[in-house]
Amino acid sequence: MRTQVVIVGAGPAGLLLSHLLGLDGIDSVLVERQTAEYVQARIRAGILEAGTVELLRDAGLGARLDVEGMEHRGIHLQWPEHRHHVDFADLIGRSVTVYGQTEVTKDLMAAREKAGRPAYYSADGVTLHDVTGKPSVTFVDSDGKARRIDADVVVGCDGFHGPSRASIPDPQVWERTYPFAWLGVLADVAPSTDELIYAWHPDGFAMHSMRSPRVSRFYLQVAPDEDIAAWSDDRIWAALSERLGVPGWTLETGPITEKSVLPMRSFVATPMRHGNLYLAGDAAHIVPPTGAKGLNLAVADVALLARALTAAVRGDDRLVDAYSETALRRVWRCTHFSWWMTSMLHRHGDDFDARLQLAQLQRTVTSEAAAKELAENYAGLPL
Ligand code: RFL
Ligand code: PHB
Repeated sequence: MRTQVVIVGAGPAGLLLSHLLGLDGIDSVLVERQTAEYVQARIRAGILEAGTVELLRDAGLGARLDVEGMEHRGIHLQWPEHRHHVDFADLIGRSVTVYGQTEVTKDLMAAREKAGRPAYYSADGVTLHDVTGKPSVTFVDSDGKARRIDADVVVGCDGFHGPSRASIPDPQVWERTYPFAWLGVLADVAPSTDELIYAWHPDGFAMHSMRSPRVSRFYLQVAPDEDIAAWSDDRIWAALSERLGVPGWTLETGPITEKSVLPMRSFVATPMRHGNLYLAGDAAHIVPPTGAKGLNLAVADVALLARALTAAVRGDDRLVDAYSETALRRVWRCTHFSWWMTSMLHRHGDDFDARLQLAQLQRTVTSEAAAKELAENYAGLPL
């Protein structure tokens, strides 16, 4: 089989890239290790930047998003006895939208099926060949048949653990692991807040997010090696009530439908291109989830790459030649912002660190300049 672009990995980055290339008349084939059902069910990110929403709309993917997405003007920043609303709409004229990664993925999969773009799910042993010459990808399909796809270009959208990054010789890698993790909780209960709450607390960070008017999402800072069995539903609700509590506010509780421990790391690998191989999304970089950047950064990469590959097919290589450098400017900005939010909100170090964090939180909600800095980064720089 032959195509113009083989995309390894059908997460949001791979699915969206295939969609955007299709709009420009460029053929692609997706090769994914998991089943479509598995990919769709993974509970991950929940916040879309203004630019991500615009891009999805412009790409014809806005129908359900416009009905079910919940537009938020900003976030609540909190520490004991204090809750402050940071209003992005007032500060910078932009907002964010709550629409889960599961929903974005569903919409992308539906669009792919409608357009009849080919995808191989449950692909085993995906291997990249000759990425600096005439690239190809081999694998065993869901029927056990060995396949080979030749292409002009291979794009690795296969996440942090995928094989593509290993095809770039001697990458430069930057990594930071954090001395804590998140316990993520999904519950069938209406959110007890209008907009997301990010809370600093002596017991550790807590966050109140949501997925719909009837489903809430919560996070608690825990140890990186936390045993999830130690967290009964009762203990979870007690910790959330304590850490998210402010006078005069109550947390509504309900049935917990999912809980898991999520590791936290910052990671950047460069370059994001080697010959005819390009990396996009989590395959090239990971941010801790505190700034809600992971999914949005993956979208920014593929928006840039789709434009660059389209120009290259038409004979103009300037954008593909600049892809890695251009993408990495945004990657490092978001890496800094995610690190900053993470460092400000999680308990670590000693009491001196705690005082610095509280001083920074106070500054962020009282200085318009400081609040704008948060707002611009959180609502997202223009694509
Ligand atoms: P994905 O979504 O990881 O998709 C990569 C795809 O590649 C497939 N793959 C392979 N395919 C073929 N052959 C192989 N050998 C393969 N190996 C892997 C995988 O099955 C998968 O389908 O990366 P992508 O598309 O770059 O999208 C990035 C986002 O998914 C990611 O940045 C965010 O979800 C990060 N993230 C979160 N971000 C937030 O902004 N807020 C969150 O609350 C949040 N929670 C999370 C997260 C990431 C998590 N992971 C990766 C551990 C929670 C989790 C658990
Ligand atoms: C989520 O809803 O899962 C979510 C929202 C904001 C974050 C991280 C996760 O910063």
